[in-house]
Amino acid sequence: MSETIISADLVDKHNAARDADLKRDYESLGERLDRRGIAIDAIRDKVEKFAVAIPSWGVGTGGTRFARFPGAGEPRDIFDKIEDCAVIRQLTQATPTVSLHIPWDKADPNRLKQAASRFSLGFDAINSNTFSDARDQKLSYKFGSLSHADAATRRQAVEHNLECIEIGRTLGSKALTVWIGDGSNFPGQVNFAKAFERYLDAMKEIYAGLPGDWKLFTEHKMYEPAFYSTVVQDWGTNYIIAKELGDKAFCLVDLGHHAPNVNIEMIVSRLIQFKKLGGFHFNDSKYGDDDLDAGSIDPYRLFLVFNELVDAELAGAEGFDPAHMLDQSHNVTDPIESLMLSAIEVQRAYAQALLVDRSALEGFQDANDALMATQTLKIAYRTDVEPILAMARLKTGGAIDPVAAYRAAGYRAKVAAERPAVASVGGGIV
Ligand SMILES: [Mn+2]
Repeated sequence: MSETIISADLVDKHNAARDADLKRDYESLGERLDRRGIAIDAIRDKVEKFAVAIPSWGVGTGGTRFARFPGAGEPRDIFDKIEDCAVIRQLTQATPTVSLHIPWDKADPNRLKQAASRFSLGFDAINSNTFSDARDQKLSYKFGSLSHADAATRRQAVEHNLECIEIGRTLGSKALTVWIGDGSNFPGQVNFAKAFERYLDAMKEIYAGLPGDWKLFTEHKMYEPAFYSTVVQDWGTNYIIAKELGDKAFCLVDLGHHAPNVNIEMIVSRLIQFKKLGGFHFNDSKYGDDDLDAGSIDPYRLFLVFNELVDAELAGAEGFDPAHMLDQSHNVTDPIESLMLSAIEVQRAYAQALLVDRSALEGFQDANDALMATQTLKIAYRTDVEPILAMARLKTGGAIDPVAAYRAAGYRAKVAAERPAVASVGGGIV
């Protein structure tokens, strides 16, 4: 039996005050879905099984390059972060794993494992960091890491990634995510081809250190911290990397790492088709890599991404098993509240995509009926699936309204008293 941080009694009382209304809403939606030939319980079953990982760095308050305004009761170390993740998991029942970031979360792996297992939390992909300098690091990454012109600096970055794999092995992780900040700020600063060649050579050494049942995720990013060019700038380069490295290498899609207006759902489809979709970093953006809460700006785009994912899931696409993770920066909200709502937004997009009438859609596509094809998607998207999501939470021990339960529990005030403010808990922008 795993421990709970918020009292189970409080959650029970919270749910008892809401479950009669929820049952009515669920039955009413069930009746309407039935008319469309959809069994609501089957959708709820799938939602219950859907999981998204919490990034350890997400529970700290984020910031921008201008300033960071610390929040009350921020986690002081990885053990506090694990407790915050346990709260998110308890109330949403959607986030069974935590994704660690090394060196920010470096600690005795056995202690980490113990701390997580208290709350039945597991560990998702492990993230290496060669985009900033760790304390006491010998060589600086100011001018790059895996693609650095200096062989010793590249070696140090490779060794760091191999160490991350070792830590992850002890923790039970099954994937390494590599994102680098390498690139250039001025035309002419870097030779594109030579830098990419050095990167590929370094990645081949990391790939060789992967256990047989692991995956390697590479994450592209168009700009920032390098503002003129980045070494892994887009999904095309990322696809080349995954092809060059081998069968265990996959592309990771961070929703914020694309040029404005790029058709991300189409990239997702291409990567699925060629068996190189590794997973996601979910977030939302308005202008660039804003790292806003998932679904907060363009929930329709999130739905369209899931439309592709569900299409592949229902078609039984070979080797299709993408990892889901949030990757956001919470500058003005309580990170726990943002992460709970973001996990629910991702679930919502999944549930809506499950409602698409796929045989009707195929018929409209074959008949070149653009209007009805797009309406078929809109009908699914417009369906308010909240009763399905809330019922899934209720059935698995979560809260019908996680934010209301969290606020009623007074968790933030409690940890604010226990955790004195610290200067830094690692970056908030990744
Ligand atoms: Mn990311």
